[in-house]
Amino acid sequence: MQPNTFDLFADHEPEQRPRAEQIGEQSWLLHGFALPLIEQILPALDTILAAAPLRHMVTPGGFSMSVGTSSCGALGWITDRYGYRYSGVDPLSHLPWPPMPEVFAALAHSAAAQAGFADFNADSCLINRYVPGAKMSLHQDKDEKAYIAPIVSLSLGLPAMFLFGGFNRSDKSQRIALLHGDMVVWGGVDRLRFHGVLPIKQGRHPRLGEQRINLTFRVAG
Ligand code: MD3
Ligand code: FE
Repeated sequence: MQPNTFDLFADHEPEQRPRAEQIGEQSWLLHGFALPLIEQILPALDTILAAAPLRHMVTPGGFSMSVGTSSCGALGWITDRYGYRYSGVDPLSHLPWPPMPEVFAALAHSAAAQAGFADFNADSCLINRYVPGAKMSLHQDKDEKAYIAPIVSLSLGLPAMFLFGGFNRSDKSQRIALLHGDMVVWGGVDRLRFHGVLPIKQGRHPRLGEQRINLTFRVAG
C-alpha cells in the first residue's frame, strides 16, 4: 500500500497548517511541515543510525567530508576514492541499508504532493549530520538515475543557511534559512541547480543538541 499522504495532517485546522513558501520556479519551503510527526521521526532515525552509523566518507579527491553520512531505503549514497554513486549495500557492514521507515516515506510523499509532485516514492534517504563548523560546498546532485523526480529534504536540529544557486557554479546564490522541522521540495527545472550549506554556527538545539541533521529523500534508482 502506498503511504497515505492525505490523512497526515487531517486533525490540523487549515489555518494551522504549515506555511508554504515558493523559493524557486518549482521549489517550495514548507515551514515546520514535519513538526507534527517529530516524535515519530526521531526514534526511527535512532534505529537507523544504530544499524548504519554515521561515518565521514572520503571523496574521490581524497578529502574526508565534514558531514557524517548514512542512508536508509533500498539505495544509499556513497563516495570513496572510486567515485560517487548509490549502492544497495552499506560498505561498512556489507549489509543492505536499514529499511525506510513508513513515517519517512509518508512524510516525503506528503511534502512532495503539497508542492505539486504526485506519486513521489523515495527509494533512498540520505542522512547528513552537521556539527558546528561542518558545511557542504556548492554542488549539483547528479548521481540519481533520472532527474524527473524531485528531491525532498527535512532539516532537524540547529539552523542552517542554505545556498540556492543557479545552473553554473559561479551564478549568484540565494540564502535561505532552514530550521528544525522545515521541509523543502526541489523539483523540475530547479532539480539541477547548484546548492550548498554554509558552516553551521555554534549552538544547542533543545531537542537535538549541538548538531543539525538533514534527511534528503530521493528516487535514486
Ligand atoms: C536543491 N544536502 O545531501 S538538502 C545533499 O542540507 C545536500 O544537507 C544539503 O545538498 C543539506 O546533496 C541540502 C537540500 C537539497 C538537496 C538536493 C537539492 C537541495 C537541492 C537538489 C537540487 C537543488
Ligand atoms: Fe545536494
